Order: sequence, then structure tokens, then C-alpha cells
Amino acid sequence: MSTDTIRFEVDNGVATITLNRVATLNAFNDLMIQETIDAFKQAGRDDSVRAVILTGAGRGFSSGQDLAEFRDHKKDVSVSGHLRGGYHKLIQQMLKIEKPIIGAINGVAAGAGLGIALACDLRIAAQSAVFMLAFSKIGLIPDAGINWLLPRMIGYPRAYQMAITADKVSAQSALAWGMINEVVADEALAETAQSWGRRFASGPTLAFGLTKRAMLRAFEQDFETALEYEANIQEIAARSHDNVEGIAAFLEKRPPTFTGR
Ligand code: T3D
Repeated sequence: MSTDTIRFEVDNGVATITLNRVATLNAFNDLMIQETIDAFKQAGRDDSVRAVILTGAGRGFSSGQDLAEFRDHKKDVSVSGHLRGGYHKLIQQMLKIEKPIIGAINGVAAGAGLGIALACDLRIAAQSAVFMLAFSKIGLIPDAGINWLLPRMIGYPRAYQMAITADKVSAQSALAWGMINEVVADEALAETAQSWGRRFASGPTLAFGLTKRAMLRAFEQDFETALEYEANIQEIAARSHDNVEGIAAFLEKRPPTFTGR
């Protein structure tokens, strides 16, 4: 796996992917999209990894599509083809990984950078982070899954307002609107994210992953279908080591030792 534009580290069952094109506030060029996809694939394949953190190096999380590369691309690649071959594959990879993904939003998340932040399962933001749908400033519509994800999190009026004003939304407002899970002091972000990661990495990973599958699928299902689907998924969870261990630990009044299986 090449890591020219990202860093990839695994420690204590937690994989940390750091977007690392600091001079552009971690704008996504094609190489960074591909390397981030590969990093998520690696994190998904490695059984020792039981939680993933996505963050940015420097003062930005990600400023979205690299606009210099976008201008050059437009001559020979269709935008829709670029989205399908790049961001869509990255987001699909993130949704497919049945392990919790924590976005540690260290600075500005703009354009497709916000889309990738929203595709994380949980988000912790530094106090100084801002969220911005930059697209309308350059005559584009939101993409990278934002039209689907954002109105579900914060409601249509706020999502549409963010889209057509392209105003920056503070971390505190993002928290109040339900876009993120927690705001912490800037200097506490990395350790808070690692501590969440370690906590999830010692949990019942199979159940965490199946929960992600059931909840994401339920967005698309009617209630009856969702009930049926969760019953089938629970059947899988109920056959796991961690279910047996969890019940035994409860009855024996001791902490469980989950293996993730
Ligand atoms: O084909 C497809 O797939 C289409 C998909 C499109 C998806 C999209 O993401 S479209 C939206 C793209 N993103 C933007 O429009 C945001 C552009 N950036 C900004 O508006 C601002 O940089 C920020 C609000 C994010 C941050 O502002 P500020 O003042 O903190 O920083 P800055 O000075 O503007 O940026 C710092 C440097 O990063 C600067 O370079 P310099 O002058 O120091 O050499 C700036 O040019 C560079 N930079 C920031 N964003 C991008 C970028 N370079 C390339 N692409 C960027 N997106």
C-alpha cells in the first residue's frame, strides 16, 4: 500500500488514517483518494484492527477536491466519471467496513472533505474545526454523498442553507444540529479519538459491524422489512463468541473479554 499522501498506523487494535497534503489543507487529488481507499481496505481486512480513525494533518481535515487537479482533469475526464471512480468507491468502502470509523475533525472540512467526514460513523471535532459546503462558491452542487447523508443528520432546511450559503458552521453549531458527536479542546482531539478507538477496539466488533449494517440498511427499508432484517442479523450476532462471553460475564459478575468474533 503506498502512502505518499496519507499516513497509516495501527496501534492497540486501532488503525489511524491521516490525510497528509498539508499545503492544500488536505485537498483530495486522485492519489489521495486511491491511497485512502487502500488504507480502508487494509483496515477492513486486518482482523487485529477493530476500530478506525480518520483525521487530517496540519490545520485542516480536508478542503475537498483539489481544485487545481479538477481544472486540469475537466479537459479529459467527465466529472460524473471522476465521482464514480473516486469518491463513490471511497465512501462505499467506508460504509462496507464493519468496524466503527471515527472522524477526528481537526480543522476545516469543506466540499467533498465534508462528505468523507459524514461517511465516518462518528465524528469528534476540535473546538476550532469548521464545516462548510463550499460547492456553491464554485458553481457546483454538493456531492460525495452529502445530499443523502446531511439532510438525514441535520434536516433539509439546515442542509439546504449550508449548501446555498456556503457559510462556515462552527463545531458547536454542528454539535447542536446533530452533525457530530462531540466537541473537544483542540489539544485534546487526538487523544480523545484514540481513547474512543481503544474503547471500541475492545468491544464486540462483530456486533458493532452488524449494527452498522442494520442501521444503514434501515434507511432504505420500510418498518416491516427492517424488523425482519434485524431479526436475521441478530441471529448472526447471537451465534458469536462475544454473545456467549457477554452473557457469561454478566452472570458471573465480571467484565467481559470480547475478541470481536
Ligand atoms: O470531479 C469531481 O470529483 C468533482 C468533485 C468536487 C468535490 C468538491 O470538493 S468541490 C469543492 C472543493 N473545495 C473548495 O471549493 C474549497 C476551497 N478552499 C477554500 O475555500 C478555503 O481554502 C478554505 C475555506 C477551505 C480554507 O480557507 P483558509 O483561508 O483557511 O485557507 P486558504 O489560504 O484558502 O488555503 C490554504 C492553502 O490551501 C492555499 O494554498 P497557498 O495559497 O497557501 O499556496 C489554498 O490555495 C490551498 N487550498 C485550499 N483548498 C484547496 C486548496 N488547493 C487546492 N484545492 C483545494 N480545494
